[in-house]
Amino acid sequence: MLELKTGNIADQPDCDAIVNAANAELRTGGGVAGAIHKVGDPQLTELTRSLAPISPGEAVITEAPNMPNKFIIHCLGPVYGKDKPEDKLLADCYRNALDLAEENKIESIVFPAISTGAFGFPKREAANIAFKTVKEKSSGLKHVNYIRFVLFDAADYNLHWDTLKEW
Ligand code: AR6
Repeated sequence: MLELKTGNIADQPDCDAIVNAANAELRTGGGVAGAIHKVGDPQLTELTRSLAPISPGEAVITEAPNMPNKFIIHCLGPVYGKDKPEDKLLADCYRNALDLAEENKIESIVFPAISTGAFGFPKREAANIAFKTVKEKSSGLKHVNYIRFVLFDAADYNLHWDTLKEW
């Protein structure tokens, strides 16, 4: 099942895993990373220390301190116009996150719109890549049976809904 919702990625108590739109150092930042680390720190930064730095497209997994979720999957999205090819690197984030979810027997996972904030990826293009990648992976998923996209506001929700309808 695929669901779209507006909301805060750090407040998704009903899902096994949340995905962080991380920075390479796996530290706190703005946007999604800021919201997640605000709840998870200082323990979260302690957990990520030995896993950093990561490269664009890469994903790593930690526990989710101070949160009702079991795991956080940290993905480094591409910086639009800098990390190339952007479309492949963004798809790698979703692919690698879902692979980690499967390895850890995660059933439900929540994604933010990776790279579409500070990293400047055009939102419609990013949404297309996200849905295309999830669709391609879906037939091979044995544990993950629920994928949610949490969008920050109504405009982002509508854009994603319009894009999803095309899939
Ligand atoms: N919940 C859900 N979505 C959010 C939230 C939230 N709490 N906050 C922002 N968004 P971004 P990126 C939306 O910038 O582009 C950080 O500083 C936001 O509107 O969080 O991958 C890190 O430290 C946008 O659509 O991630 C990195 O340095 C989307 O989530 C860098 O930004 C992603 O925005 C990562 O940039």
